[in-house]
Amino acid sequence: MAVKKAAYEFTQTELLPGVIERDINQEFPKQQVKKMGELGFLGMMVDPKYGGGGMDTVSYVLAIEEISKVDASASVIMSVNNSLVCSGLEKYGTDEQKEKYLTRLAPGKIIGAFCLSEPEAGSDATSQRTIAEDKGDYYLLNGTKNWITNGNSASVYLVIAQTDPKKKHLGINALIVEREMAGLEVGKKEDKLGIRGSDTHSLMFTDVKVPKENRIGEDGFGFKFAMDTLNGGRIGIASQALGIASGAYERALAYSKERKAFGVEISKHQAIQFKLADMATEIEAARLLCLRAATEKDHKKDFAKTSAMAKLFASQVAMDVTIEAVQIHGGYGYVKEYHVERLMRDAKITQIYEGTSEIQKIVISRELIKL
Ligand code: COS
Repeated sequence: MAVKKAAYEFTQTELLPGVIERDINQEFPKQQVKKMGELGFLGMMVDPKYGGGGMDTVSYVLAIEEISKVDASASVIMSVNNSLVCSGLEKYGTDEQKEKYLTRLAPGKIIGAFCLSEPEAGSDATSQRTIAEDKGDYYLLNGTKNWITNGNSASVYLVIAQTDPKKKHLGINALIVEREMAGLEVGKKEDKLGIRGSDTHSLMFTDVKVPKENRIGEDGFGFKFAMDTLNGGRIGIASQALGIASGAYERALAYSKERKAFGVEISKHQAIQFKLADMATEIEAARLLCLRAATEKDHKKDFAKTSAMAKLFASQVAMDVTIEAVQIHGGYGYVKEYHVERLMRDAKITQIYEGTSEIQKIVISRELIKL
């Protein structure tokens, strides 16, 4: 498929060179992100009238898998911009909001961030401490957000905040906050185990005046906005996990055909063959779940359960497969130049962000009981 080929070529020419150094130095892939925008990878599913690629979610899965095989830091930047920021704005934004923000976000002229997590509210997303006080023409925003992907590189932030605590989740709003708005401060950069090329920051809002026209949807729609948008985001992260797994598997397979032990290539030993068989089978199952969730979304079906299943399963596969890939590489697997140790570190976050594996089980089981 053309999109898969384009993504593959991009990884080989732009992402692979320097990926180890960017990981070591926690360096944001600025030039590579610019190029991703030019190639149409940052707003793949957005209507071309807003500068997007007009592609379906299946194409998006294929592209994210390919990019994640090589650089999971680049793919999380891509996933957040595509499926949390652009998709959320395109589905629920006003014409004015789309014109003002989406037309720059979709072609990657700027990138965006999605701000839900707080120091004391990650999984328990209704307990928002960030306050958006209704002041008539504007909201006065005060609070702190944590672990924000693209935290320092975004120009636009979609911020979830509580306006009326009495109404609980129905009192929450989603606001478009611009980087230049007075009172927004980017906090410390997190020193992370994996996806070290992506910039993860806390954000502090002190009396930020956000105009009413920057609210997404009706008053009180913010929690529903976040939940619905995250359903789509989870397809992106599931595909990222799939790519991390398949990248590690491909390296392990190639290595096993070169490395000799006891007089033969290690791929001739059943101990390695069985590992490869398990890895390939798990990856294929994860891929099918990702594509199933994407197809349901493309066909406008309810995909909340399947996207949660895809993320739950693919992120576990990413952990299993990357650990085995390191094992197959032996001592070489434990050093940076063979890439698999980085993929193993990158894999872990896929079980945590955009809803932990435990949250995915809540989402899945609620959907099952509802049926
Ligand atoms: N899709 C669409 N709507 C959803 C939804 C989903 N996946 N999950 C919940 N909702 C809706 C519910 O239907 C309910 O709507 P009504 O007001 O019409 O009843 C509303 O949201 C509130 O849901 P609920 O009562 O189930 O809220 P809970 O406090 O029990 O929390 C969970 C629900 C745990 C599912 C939610 O808080 C969640 O998803 N948390 C994880 C958030 C997350 O991913 N954090 C990571 C940060 S982004 S890196």
